[in-house]
Amino acid sequence: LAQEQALRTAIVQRQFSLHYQPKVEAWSGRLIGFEALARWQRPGFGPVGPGEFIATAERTGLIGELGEMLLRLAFEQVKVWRDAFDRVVPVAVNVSPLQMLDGEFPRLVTRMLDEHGLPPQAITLELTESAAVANLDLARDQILQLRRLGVEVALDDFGTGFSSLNMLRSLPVHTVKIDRGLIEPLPAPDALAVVRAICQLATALDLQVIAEGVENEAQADAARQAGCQVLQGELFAQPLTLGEAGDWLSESV
Ligand code: G
Ligand code: G
Ligand code: MN
Ligand code: NA
Repeated sequence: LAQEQALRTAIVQRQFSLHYQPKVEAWSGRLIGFEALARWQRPGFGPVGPGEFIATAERTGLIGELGEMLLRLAFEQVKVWRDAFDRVVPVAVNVSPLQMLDGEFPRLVTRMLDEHGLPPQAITLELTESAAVANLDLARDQILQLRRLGVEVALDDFGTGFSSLNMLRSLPVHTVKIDRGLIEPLPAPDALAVVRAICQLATALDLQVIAEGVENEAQADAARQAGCQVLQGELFAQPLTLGEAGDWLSESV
């Protein structure tokens, strides 16, 4: 209850910010976008990671309000960068299944695109794990509406406990992000076989594949060879502060 109250206060006082982790094209290393990762600048605690507050927000029903605030931060940043660099750099925002399954969500995204004067490619959505998934029909419906707007959706953490091959088939997502638990053991032959099989399946289903949690060159090479089109991880950059992300942008073409 104390944490719920603290979270309420934090939302009212806007104590949240986003870090931005670069995503690079696998074969060229070119920056193609960022993933936004939420941080809570909690007074007296320092930065708090999403692992410590997203679940609370979901449990207490605060995720709608918090998610909207985080989404708006991402939109505002894409607009700032567009104005500064004359280039729309897509930002991927993690959304809770509870947010995604809210009937108003596609309208919220439409409204924010309009308010910021941004094209639908400006924002992509990463659907994280579990409950999406409790209601596949509804999830499919919502994702279809977003795709009709031109907003791409990625299935996050693929290959871990909550995801299944049926989700890959049933959900009209644009992208699969292979969980870092499968990237970490690369280039071990068994892990390589699994990642390659996911890439083949994804290609057959016309999906883009992102490898996440790439920490070294051996993993990057293996992921590239297996067919991952986009790489993300500490080899390239950690989740960056706003200023650092801007530096990356000004150095990339
Ligand atoms: O940055 P960190 O490694 O702590 O992120 C952990 C997880 O928290 C990510 O895998 C992601 O799924 C989740 N997460 C990060 N930012 C957000 C956000 O803005 N909204 C939601 N719903 N989840 C987030
Ligand atoms: O949304 P998702 O669950 O994929 O969130 C990505 C998480 O992974 C973030 O918390 C981020 O801090 C973390 N992360 C990003 N790159 C790396 C990496 O190269 N190695 C590890 N171990 N974690 C990473
Ligand atoms: Mn993610
Ligand atoms: Na993930």
